[in-house]
Amino acid sequence: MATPLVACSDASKPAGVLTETDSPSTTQTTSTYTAEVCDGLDNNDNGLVDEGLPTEIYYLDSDRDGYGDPNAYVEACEKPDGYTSNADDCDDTHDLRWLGASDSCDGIDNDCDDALDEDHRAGWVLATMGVDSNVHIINPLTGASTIRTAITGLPGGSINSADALDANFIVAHVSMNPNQLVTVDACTGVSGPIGLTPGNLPGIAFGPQQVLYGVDVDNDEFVRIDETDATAVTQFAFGFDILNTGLAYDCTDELLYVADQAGQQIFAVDVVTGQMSGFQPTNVPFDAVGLEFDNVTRTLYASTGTELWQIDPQTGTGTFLSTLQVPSVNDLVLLPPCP
Ligand SMILES: [Ca+2]
Ligand SMILES: [Ca+2]
Ligand SMILES: [Ca+2]
Ligand SMILES: [Ca+2]
Repeated sequence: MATPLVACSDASKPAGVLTETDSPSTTQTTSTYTAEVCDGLDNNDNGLVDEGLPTEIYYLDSDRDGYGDPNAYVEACEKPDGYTSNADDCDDTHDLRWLGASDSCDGIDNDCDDALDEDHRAGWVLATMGVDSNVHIINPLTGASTIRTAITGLPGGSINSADALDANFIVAHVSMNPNQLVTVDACTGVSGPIGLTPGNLPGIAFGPQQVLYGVDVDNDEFVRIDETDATAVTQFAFGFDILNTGLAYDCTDELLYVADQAGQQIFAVDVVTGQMSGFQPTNVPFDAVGLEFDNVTRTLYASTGTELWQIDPQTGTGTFLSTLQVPSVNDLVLLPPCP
């Protein structure tokens, strides 16, 4: 323990009542006794300040986030300005970091545990919408799955890409018959139409500012999608032929990752600059492609149609996780728990 920076003086006189008047009141002489109160003054004129009063330990809160530095404290009868009664700060130079903070996706290790943004989507589960129009929850380690709900109200065709903002707002792309976007409530299974898309979008993902993006494999373009009417604006052309694909968002680095089946590679897209980077060949045997980013491991979940893999986006190295129980997985989506 560090030494307190300031300490109150020891009591040398008991604290008394505020004012005491001598009796009898008829005499002309009146003596007053002033008790010491916690105000930084020597109220009773004995040369000591605030002595004899109950004290507590207060911790310095330099960054004013309400959490104190355990190594910088004072003992005082009243909380000094800029101090707090808890010692729960792990970085008193940063007001978005303290012990027990929820580590949201802001590129900052808010709870000082050396894991970055790990609470983003904590408790969400890996799922696929399934070619059989069911919401399947997948155990990534075993590939086993359970049906959460059947999806109702879908048009013809099957879902080949999906992404979720919350349990009640999942956007899914239905390929062929014709290409279109739908909403899906992944808890009730109720789906509704949004609109027709200009091409086939086997990869869609919500990116920065919750804007929806997609990979249009008919036109080999990266598009920004209006999720209210399915209209799309081209961001850039890839310049090469993309076949099956998946799209996933890393909110920490604000990058969208693309899996390219034709080139057996992954790469990143910065939607602000429109730049592609980090092309990495991968050993994952893509056929159909589903892609999601896992904030805890900071790796990609990738499905090949029949298998689930984990990909390090920095190297492209894929690690086999499991054989999927659901036949022909075309999409992966992380879903929050149902209310
Ligand atoms: Ca603080
Ligand atoms: Ca802090
Ligand atoms: Ca953390
Ligand atoms: Ca964070």
